Amino acid sequence: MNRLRKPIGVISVPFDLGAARRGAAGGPHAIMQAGLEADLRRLGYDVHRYEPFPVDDGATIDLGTDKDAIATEGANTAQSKLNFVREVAAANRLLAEQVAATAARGQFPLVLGGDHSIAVGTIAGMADRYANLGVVWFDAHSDLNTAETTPSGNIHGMSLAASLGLGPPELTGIRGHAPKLKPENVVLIGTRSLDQGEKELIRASNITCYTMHDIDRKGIPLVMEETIRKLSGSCDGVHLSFDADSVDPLFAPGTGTPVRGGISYREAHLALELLCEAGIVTSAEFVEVNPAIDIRNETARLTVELIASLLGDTIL
Ligand code: B3U
Ligand code: MN
Ligand code: MN
Repeated sequence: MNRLRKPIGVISVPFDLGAARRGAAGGPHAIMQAGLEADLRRLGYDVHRYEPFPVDDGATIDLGTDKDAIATEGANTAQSKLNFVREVAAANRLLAEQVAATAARGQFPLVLGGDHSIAVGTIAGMADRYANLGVVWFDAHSDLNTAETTPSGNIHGMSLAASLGLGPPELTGIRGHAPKLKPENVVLIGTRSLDQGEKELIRASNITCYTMHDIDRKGIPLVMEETIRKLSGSCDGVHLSFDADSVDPLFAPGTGTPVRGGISYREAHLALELLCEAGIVTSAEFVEVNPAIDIRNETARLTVELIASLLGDTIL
């Protein structure tokens, strides 16, 4: 396998105000407890662990454990449709800075979420370095909603759109330049729950989208081969954004919005092993691990194993 010749900079983002429910803020801690650092060292990496920077954890906001009620109420007015946008933007500004600094030190930024709204910051930080950044986005959803199309108001369902320059300026304008991504450099894999507005956007743009149907028909090896060929031809860097809910809930039960019929344990590993072999990934984030609803830290353990596959672990 193709081990990176770089130290790994692990950036924890204990933030979940972008999600439909609380708990993903515990993701980084659960992933560390599942043995991430020891695993990376076993693979021969130098590991730099960054202290989580201060994010608003909503402790002073009475949300309960489930924000659905708030989200539904909020959906009535255009402004309140963007739940906690100020807090999400603040966390992402800090994250973008941290990611850019980590990459500038010659380290591979490995970001641990947190909910998927943090992709805005990670991508903003990497887009500083790469004018033609590619993104491989594993997800049951496409996170392509905007203020106009969101059914929930939750920003984790809008982060890919914001990175493409579609969304509120607090998010699209982080680090000054928008858009961060070109649609032709984005590949979605594992989708099976798309809202109407997201389907229309995908059809009208050059985004590549491998739904579960496509994966069933083509198989993961061909899907990854096509993805790698496409991005290595046109991109100067590639970010992997891995939502735990891309994996079937049978193997990843600890995630806030599970959707059955996802990629299997073996498919997830194979996909990341093939990305590793191709040697094209320049940063990665693993998000939406929610220990509050996990079973015996299974989803955090899976995440550690998948990170190892991405970074060069082999069975034999
Ligand atoms: N598309 C829906 C649901 C959703 C998106 N991302 C997650 N859930 N995790 C929305 O709220 O935008
Ligand atoms: Mn997502
Ligand atoms: Mn998702």
